[in-house]
Amino acid sequence: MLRELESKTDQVASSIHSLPAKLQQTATQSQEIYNELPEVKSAVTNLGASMTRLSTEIHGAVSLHDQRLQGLEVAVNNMSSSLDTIPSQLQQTVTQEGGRMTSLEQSVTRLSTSMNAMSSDLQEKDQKLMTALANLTAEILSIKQHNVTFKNPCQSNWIAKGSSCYLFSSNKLAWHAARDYCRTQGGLLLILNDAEEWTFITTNSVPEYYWVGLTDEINEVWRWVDGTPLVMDKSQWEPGQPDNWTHHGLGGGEDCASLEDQAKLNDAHCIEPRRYICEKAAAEV
Ligand code: MBG
Ligand code: CA
Repeated sequence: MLRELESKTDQVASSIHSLPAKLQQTATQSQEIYNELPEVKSAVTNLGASMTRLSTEIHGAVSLHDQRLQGLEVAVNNMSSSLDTIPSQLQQTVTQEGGRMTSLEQSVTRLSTSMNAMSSDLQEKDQKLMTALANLTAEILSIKQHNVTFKNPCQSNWIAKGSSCYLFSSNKLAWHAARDYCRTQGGLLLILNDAEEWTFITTNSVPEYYWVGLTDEINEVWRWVDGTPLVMDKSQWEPGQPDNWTHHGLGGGEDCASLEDQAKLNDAHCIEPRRYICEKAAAEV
């Protein structure tokens, strides 16, 4: 026991003996750890900062994602509600198209009916035309057989109207020469008898100027070339005419009537060369 105690005491003594060295070692290790502490601290700080950044980023990403998700949800909702209305719209369109088709069908029917009517009307007309043509052909044949010839009621260059022929001259003559020329043709310088003749003549004369068979050279009384006195109608004359104007430098006044561009009469100096209108009776045909 004593020896055992002695050995243990030795052990304890050796342990005690090695204690300072161990203490020294521990102190050194502690010092080393202590030395590394700032680095560890800064690493921890950095880690903390990184963690914060990461967390912020994750938050951002998550909220962006949420927003997108919400938007998507709204879009899907909208789409779904517009999809809901499609069947009724389709139904409406189908109904409308059906209505249109019906009215189109009705139009086609009406058109076809009126086309049928037109066609039979045309056939009837065609028939009548053919009959008329056959009659005409027969008549022409009979005329040819009887040696009938047609005559123009007026000479060439003269225009037939009613029972008269009219020449609208293209040359110009003084009033007396024009009057005499018409006589050589078996006619007279134009005498205007009524409204119908007035309209026909002016329709063909305007806008040229033409001598007509009217003069007041005898006793300053307006007479037609057949001696008939003029029944004065001022509405047939240019405003202020007839005025027997003397300032033309040709001597005397104005004694001969002409039909002018406004389809009205004016008295002018008889010596002036103007176009003229002759009239004569149309030939019997
Ligand atoms: C002219 C007539 C002429 C005479 C003149 C008087 C502008 O028309 O042609 O005959 O009447 O007017 O100014
Ligand atoms: Ca005049």
